[in-house]
Amino acid sequence: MLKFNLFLTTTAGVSLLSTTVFSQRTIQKQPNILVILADDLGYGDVSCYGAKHISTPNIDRLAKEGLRFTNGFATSATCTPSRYALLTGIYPWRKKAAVLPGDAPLIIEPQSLTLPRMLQNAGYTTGVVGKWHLGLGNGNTDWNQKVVPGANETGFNYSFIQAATNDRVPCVYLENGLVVDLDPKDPISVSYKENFTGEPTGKQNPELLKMHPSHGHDFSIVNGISRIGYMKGGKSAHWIDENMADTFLTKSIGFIKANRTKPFFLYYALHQPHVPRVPNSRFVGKSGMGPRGDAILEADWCIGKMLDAMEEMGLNENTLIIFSSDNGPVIDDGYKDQAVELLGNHIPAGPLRGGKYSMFEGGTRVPFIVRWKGAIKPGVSDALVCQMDFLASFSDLLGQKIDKNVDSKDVLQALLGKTKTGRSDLVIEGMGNLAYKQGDWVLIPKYKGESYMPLTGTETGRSGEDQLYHLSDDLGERVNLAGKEANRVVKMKAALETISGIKPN
Ligand code: NG6
Ligand code: CA
Repeated sequence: MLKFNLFLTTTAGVSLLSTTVFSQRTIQKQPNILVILADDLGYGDVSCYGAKHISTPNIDRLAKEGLRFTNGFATSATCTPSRYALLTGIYPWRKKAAVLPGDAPLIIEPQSLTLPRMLQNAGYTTGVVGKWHLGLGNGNTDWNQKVVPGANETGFNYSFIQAATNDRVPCVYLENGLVVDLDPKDPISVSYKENFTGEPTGKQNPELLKMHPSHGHDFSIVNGISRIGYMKGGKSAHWIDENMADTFLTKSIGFIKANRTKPFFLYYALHQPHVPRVPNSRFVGKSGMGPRGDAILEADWCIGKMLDAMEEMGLNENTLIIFSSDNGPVIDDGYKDQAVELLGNHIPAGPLRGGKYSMFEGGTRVPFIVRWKGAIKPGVSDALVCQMDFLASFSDLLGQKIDKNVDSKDVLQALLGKTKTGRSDLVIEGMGNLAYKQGDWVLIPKYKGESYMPLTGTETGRSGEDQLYHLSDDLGERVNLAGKEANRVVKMKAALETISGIKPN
């Protein structure tokens, strides 16, 4: 049952009523949970984390009214693994989760006790709106039929999603497994191997493009933008990038409206500022930083609209809202959108080294804000917390049992601001390589491979030398202490091996 006296007093006050009413009231006092997850938004991309050249008033409002974590993490520096951990409570590299193509099968075990399923067990109605990128179906998906298993089979009562990302086909929305607005006379075909005869591509027909690729992304063209992968048909179902934010926002608010009288969980997975960055015309030119900055302003606006809608519905007090990002920032991630040219003095990763794809902190340390009005005292916390911990933490809050073998740790008291002690350690992952954080220290064992991503220019963190950084003196990871602290390196490697089962080099 709930762990808060504030709720128990409410129920005690109705002790004369029947048990049914008692338990119903108890359930109604379970907080709604709203997780808002941005895509590729960096630690330094929002003003409440220090951005000076862009203003995000709505995210700042969440931070002002909630607890802002300075040491909040995704497990991984790319999307699929990071989201896998958030939803399953399991380190993604245990399942070799990596960035998926748009036709990949579902990588979450449909029967497993995911975060949404645990919440369903606790009486919640659960929904996901936005980016999915965890695979759908069993392979060889026919997009003209109901696609199962999908989000609904992992514990969501409702889903309105992109199959993968906004840069991958199929460029359509799926609602509860069915492609939205599909005309059966114009069926969809998808391939990640070869083009369909006669279909234009970004590579062969650049004259058809309104946004050009800088690397990759030169396959099928949808809405004047070439993507990754080939797709044919389904024209009436194609999304319009410019309307995507409004579509996801409307669906999210719709889900909340429909379920507001009982506890709900919504995973609102924003698509911004992932490439292709195509904000609505209302935001074009507003940041002075080109589409990347404009997309961040659009995401911030969506959050403001969501908060307004919650307030109007009287849901502010009893909703726990988390805002975070799935991985760190990247500037040129494959389209010529002037992100590099117009960046100016803005630093997307803030004080951190690296970004998306990186084992350095910029890859996984992300904005991380928890607001629960009346229950969480506003402030700042430096407790080490990870999105993977939502499963164990909320199961504690709601008195639900979960598998003891998950990697998710119960950091509920830290999330609620009752303690500054979070996790003692965390394994982080960049492009399949593991680094290990323990207290103030981070170890990046030596790895073969590029130290920079050849296409995006981001530092991967790979080096022929072990790297050890002491973050409280050196947040930017500039002074390698591996030589001076050889014993610590040995001990941390041993601990990493114990957790991961993988022997570091
Ligand atoms: C990369 C894509 C990049 C982005 C990323 C996944 C190319 C050249 N680059 O392979 O644009 O889609 O995958 O991003 O195709 S994530 O945020 O979903 O992990
Ligand atoms: Ca991402």
